[in-house]
Amino acid sequence: MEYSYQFTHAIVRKPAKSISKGLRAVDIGSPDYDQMIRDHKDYVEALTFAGVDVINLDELDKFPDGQFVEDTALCLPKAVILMRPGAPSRLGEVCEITPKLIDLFKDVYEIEEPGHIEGGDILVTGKEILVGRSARTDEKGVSQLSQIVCSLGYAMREVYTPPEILHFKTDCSLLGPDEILSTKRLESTGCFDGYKVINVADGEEAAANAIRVNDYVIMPAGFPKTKAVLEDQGYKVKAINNTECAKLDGGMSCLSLRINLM
Ligand code: CIR
Repeated sequence: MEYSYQFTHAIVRKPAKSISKGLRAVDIGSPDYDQMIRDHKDYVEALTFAGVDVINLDELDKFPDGQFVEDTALCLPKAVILMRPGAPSRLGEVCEITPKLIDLFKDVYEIEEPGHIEGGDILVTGKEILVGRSARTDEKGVSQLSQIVCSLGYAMREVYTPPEILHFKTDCSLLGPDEILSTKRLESTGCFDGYKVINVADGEEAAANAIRVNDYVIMPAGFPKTKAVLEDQGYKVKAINNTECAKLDGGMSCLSLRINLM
């Protein structure tokens, strides 16, 4: 899967003013809307700089978490699988994004009731698709996804999302076909055996939610030790302020659907 970090397009959705009602595990204060909009613009600029065409969708006031588009779909090079979020308030986001995905993909699959799965629990690497069951992603969702992706010729492996984190990818990112950025707590579950793993620095766990897009790694700002480690390994890094999305447990991967339409 050489396409695991090569992308031609990305879909993003402008944050809505209703973000103050967005879901969060712990309330550490309401996100500042103006700052979030500035950060979102920087994020879109970074994606553009990395060489993708960014498709901007309008904000959805009735879905406060709607900017976290990653959770609504899994985009593979030749097919899209519509997710079925485990958070009831987010289920309707899938219908909102479906018309755009149908425009882009000929082959459209979907996770059906009663399964649940959110894109944040899925990591596509160069050799397989890793899926972590979580509070949002259940056995029925994982089993439906397995049938779909296996029929498309992909290998899928179920892994473990530690209960204290929202999604599997909250704690890891793909850096190269077989290279992963991970927290130590996630790596210690053994899910990345056979991969080269770079650990985020102690105390910088939130740096693990990054995205490799073509030649760049886009990561949250404020994690200098991890940034230096990545740069030492030869990665070109762009750091984007993520303080406001972090209040809603969101990060770099959640904010876009990366797509390869080549
Ligand atoms: C939620 O709890 O669903 C949102 N506040 C954050 C979603 C983050 N998405 C992701 O990690 N893929």
